[in-house]
Amino acid sequence: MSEKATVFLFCVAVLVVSLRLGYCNQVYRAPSRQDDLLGSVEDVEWDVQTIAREIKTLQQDVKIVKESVIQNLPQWMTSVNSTLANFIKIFKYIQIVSHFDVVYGSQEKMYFVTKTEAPFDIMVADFFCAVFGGHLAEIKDEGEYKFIVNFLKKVGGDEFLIGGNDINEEGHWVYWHSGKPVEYWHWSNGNPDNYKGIEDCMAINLAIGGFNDVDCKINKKFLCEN
Ligand SMILES: [Ca+2]
Ligand SMILES: [Ca+2]
Repeated sequence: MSEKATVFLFCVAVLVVSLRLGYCNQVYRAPSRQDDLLGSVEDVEWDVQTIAREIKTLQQDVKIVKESVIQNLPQWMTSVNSTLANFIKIFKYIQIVSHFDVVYGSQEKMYFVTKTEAPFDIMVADFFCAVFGGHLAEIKDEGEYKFIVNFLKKVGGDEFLIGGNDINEEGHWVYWHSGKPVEYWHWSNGNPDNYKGIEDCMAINLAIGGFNDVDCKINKKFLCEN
């Protein structure tokens, strides 16, 4: 082989090796700054997708809470308004009824009757009795009835409301506080007559001598016991 041919072959070999090295360098190149940035972008994309899923879950929770509030709000408002109305009634009673006439019965039992006549509301009146540790009176027997009548005669007045009522069922008399049926009766002549169809509360009437069914909305004193 001539010297020129040898040099030519050597140059071709160098060129081939150079080209091969360039190819390998392209395939197995070390991680570049561009690769790092691509990795960071993928991480951020994953985080964004996770946050998007959590936001969707939160939106569903908010929707459930919102529907619950809308569904229950009228009931809550009715309850709040009812409670508020009752407290207003009680405060009116407190303004009207400043104090009671009181007597002690047997076994440290106390009866107390309002000094002032006030618009009667059986629920509010019973609550008012409860504020002072009692409830609307419930008369169990003849002895208790006579004791109370004697007390009321000293207090003065004609008619005093107690806890008996037939509000829920006409003619079915029960006591408001205990819910027990009235078992001792002392109706006055001609009563109960449910006059005008609106007499559902029970009073002791001293003038006609006995129980009288009366309108639950009349202005009268009421009798509590503890
Ligand atoms: Ca009645
Ligand atoms: Ca009557």
